[in-house]
Amino acid sequence: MRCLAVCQDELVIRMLDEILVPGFEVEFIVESRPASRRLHDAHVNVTAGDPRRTDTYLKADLGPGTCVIIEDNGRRSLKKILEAVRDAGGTLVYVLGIGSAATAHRADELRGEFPDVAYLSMAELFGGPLLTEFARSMTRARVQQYQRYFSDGERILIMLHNDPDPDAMASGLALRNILRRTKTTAIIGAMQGVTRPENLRMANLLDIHVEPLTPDTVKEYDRVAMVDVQPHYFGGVIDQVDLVIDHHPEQPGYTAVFKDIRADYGSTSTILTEHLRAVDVNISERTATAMLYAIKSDTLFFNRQTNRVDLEAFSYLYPLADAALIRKMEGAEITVERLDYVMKAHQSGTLVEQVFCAFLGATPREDFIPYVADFFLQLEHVKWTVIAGIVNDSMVISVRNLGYSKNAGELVRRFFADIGSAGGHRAMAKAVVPMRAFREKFGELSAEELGAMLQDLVAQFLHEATAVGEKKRETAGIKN
Ligand SMILES: [Mn+2]
Repeated sequence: MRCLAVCQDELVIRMLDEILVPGFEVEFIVESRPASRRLHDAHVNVTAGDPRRTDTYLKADLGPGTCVIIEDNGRRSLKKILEAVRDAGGTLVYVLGIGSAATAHRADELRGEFPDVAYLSMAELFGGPLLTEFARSMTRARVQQYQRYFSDGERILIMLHNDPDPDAMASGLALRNILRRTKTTAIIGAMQGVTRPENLRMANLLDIHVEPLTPDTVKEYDRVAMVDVQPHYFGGVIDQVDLVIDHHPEQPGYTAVFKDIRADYGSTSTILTEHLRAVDVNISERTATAMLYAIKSDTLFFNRQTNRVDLEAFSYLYPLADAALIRKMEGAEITVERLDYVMKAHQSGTLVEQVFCAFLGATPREDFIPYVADFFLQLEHVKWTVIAGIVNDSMVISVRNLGYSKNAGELVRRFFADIGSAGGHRAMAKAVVPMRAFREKFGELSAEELGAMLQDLVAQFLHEATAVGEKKRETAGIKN
């Protein structure tokens, strides 16, 4: 492709020459003759000419297929140059904003008069890669510091939250990789081990051992790192660690020699991908597979809070990971035990106006409840699911919905925040209420009555919300 570049600044010319040649056939038009001679001596294809005159472009054989780049350094003559290019038949025109001239205001001003001209600011063009590079250097310095600090320790502990999830385990592996340790010199541990079947399957398939810990055994290590969790989580048992890497909001009340907390990231594995890349550590297929699975599951495959950096980490890890193994881990969601609870819900549950409610009775593990809630949301005519069960003398209630009008988090807060913990987002929410408080508020209910009561609560909530919505529409004077 042919390209005519109208530039006056030698640095810009040399840079464009380096970028565009040999992909483009480039000719520079320069106003100053001495500059033109110098550039010519440096083997740049350059012509001296007045850029404000149409015949300069006619001489240069400008056609509709020629790309024209015009440097804008803030001088008034830009409009004259653009007019001359237009009169000579130029249609593919780019203005390259340099320095303080390159503002959004300048771009708007030009667009008014020359709607087909594209405005590119040099700072924007170079800013992205440059900032990425600088951020990587800062990360590198930080990682090298903690690498050195940990290299002195003989026994290292990488601590995860209770019932570790894929992100926690993958982060453990990644950090061990960064610290250049093996499973005998850096132990991955948790106070309470893995229980959910899909997480157990991940631990088995990737051969991840999570060592059971107690507050006393934690003290036996020379260095302690925490990933995907912060010390406050352990309720005062641990108030000082050497390193914290986490993507949950930063919490007060502990000291850490080093920390890297980025609450706007979708997973801790995303942060650790940046650490690994910054220090050029080889990522094994096992670690990459774990991390890729972690990013996928922590962001619900990019349905939950996801950042550009999560996508970047994902595409970086993807070619390094074993995709078949990930499919196998995902299939682990379905187990015979879980199907038992699905059947139970199917037999005892009720579907009223697209709301499915069921009470599972006493369940040995909490994960059956959200699993059943997710499962029934897949049915065609189900828009809401509310599933309750008793775990360790607490009523656990999972709420799921589709559609954007009403908020699941609001529902659980409305009815259960006064007697237990209740919270969540628009589409998923959970309440945990001690059985005594539950009985005090709702009375002694049979399984059947409890299911009916849940239906009543949802109906009440949904109709109230509709009434408020209608009122708003009325006051706004919108008829439909
Ligand atoms: Mn996480």
